[in-house]
Amino acid sequence: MRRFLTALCLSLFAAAPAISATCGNTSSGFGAWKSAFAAEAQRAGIGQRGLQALAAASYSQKTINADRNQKGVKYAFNDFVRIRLGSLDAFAASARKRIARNPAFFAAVESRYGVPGSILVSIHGMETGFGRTMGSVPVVSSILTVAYDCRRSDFFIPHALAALQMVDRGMLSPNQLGAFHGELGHTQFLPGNALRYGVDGSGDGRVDFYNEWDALASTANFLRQKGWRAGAGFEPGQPNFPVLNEWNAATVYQQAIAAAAARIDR
Ligand SMILES: [Ca+2]
Repeated sequence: MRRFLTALCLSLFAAAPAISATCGNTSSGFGAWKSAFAAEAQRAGIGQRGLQALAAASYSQKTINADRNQKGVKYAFNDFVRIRLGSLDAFAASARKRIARNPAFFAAVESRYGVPGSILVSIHGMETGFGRTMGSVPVVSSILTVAYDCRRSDFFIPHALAALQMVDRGMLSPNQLGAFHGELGHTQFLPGNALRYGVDGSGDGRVDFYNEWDALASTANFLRQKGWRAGAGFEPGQPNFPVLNEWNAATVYQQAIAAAAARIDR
């Protein structure tokens, strides 16, 4: 019994959270939060380059404004496609040209991960218009801002640590621009997923989400790891359709990707 109690005490001690940084809803507490978060980052193994990026980060009011203005509008499928992709035929025509630029790459990725090029270019087009709009706020500052902000700290803190880890490893420049919640690169990975699923698709030995081939190969790797099956269909009711839910939880988004990819393959 004593041994049991000792073990219990030790495990309680181990599970006790270290004093953690206190969230806030305005810029005024951000500096103090960063200092406390630096200690957490150090405990998580973040090295000098990551810690310097943390010290240099600033509160992103643009991120908070975007976060507070999220409307949560639910679009019907046709409206969603029209707003995000334009017409399916025009989108499919551009997407086919993207594949035709580098067919060997898409064939290699499909043979390795089982994910067809049509799905990857559909995600690429949907997320950033094939790399045209990858965001306008520094990734490190925006992900730290939403990690500090009280609304969804628990969700974003692991992504903030991952972003610092990426800076540390040379996968992310401290000043790199991304979307409002720290989504980065051609297909807008959150940093935690980027760190976990990132692969080198360009063959230069580095993983850089601002390189199209790295971002697309990493997207294929993500889908594969989430259960994508080579050769199985991806339209609603087919085995790969639910895997799209791992990428984006909005049903209309999943339906639009499947419809666009099917149109490309037609
Ligand atoms: Ca690369």
